[in-house]
Amino acid sequence: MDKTYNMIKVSVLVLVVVGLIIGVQHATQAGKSSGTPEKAVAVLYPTAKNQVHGVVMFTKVKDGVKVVADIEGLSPGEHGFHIHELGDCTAPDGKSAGGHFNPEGTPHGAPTAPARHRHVGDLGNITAQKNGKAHLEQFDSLLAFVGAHSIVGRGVIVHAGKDDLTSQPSGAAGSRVACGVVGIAKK
Ligand SMILES: [Cu+2]
Ligand SMILES: [Zn+2]
Repeated sequence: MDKTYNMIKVSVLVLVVVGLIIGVQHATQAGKSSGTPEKAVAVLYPTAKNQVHGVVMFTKVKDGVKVVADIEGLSPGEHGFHIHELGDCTAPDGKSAGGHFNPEGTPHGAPTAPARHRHVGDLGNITAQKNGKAHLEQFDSLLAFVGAHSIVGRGVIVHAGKDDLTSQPSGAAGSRVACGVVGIAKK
């Protein structure tokens, strides 16, 4: 009888230990998944009376973020392409997304300009072919997924016209034809 009781005691102990190990593993995995995002995505929808739509992927790479965009429904040529301050596409004209994402209080500029001569959100232009489709692959050293430069939860805007990369405060790129919000994506 004593032996059986001891067996049960050992079995319970083993179960408790196994349970603890699994619990700790779970907690560790949960911690990992809530850590620094490595990928983010914005699905762009047309603003009122527009057909422009597409997907922008942001991937963490060494010393920055790689941006890959596929947009369609555009007029041929260059279109201003920016991260805007707010991830709010509720206004029919996209104005609810606010101005360019500018956490450093710098002037508007080209994505290739030094950090002090561009907004963090200045991604320049995206160029559409005759068929209205645009593909862009661009590395950016200022974008981030955490901290002051984090683009997560902010807006992505495509404009009707070209960003001249110099006019203040936003490159004179005209109206907003598509709007999306940057969200955390699966790795
Ligand atoms: Cu813009
Ligand atoms: Zn700007």
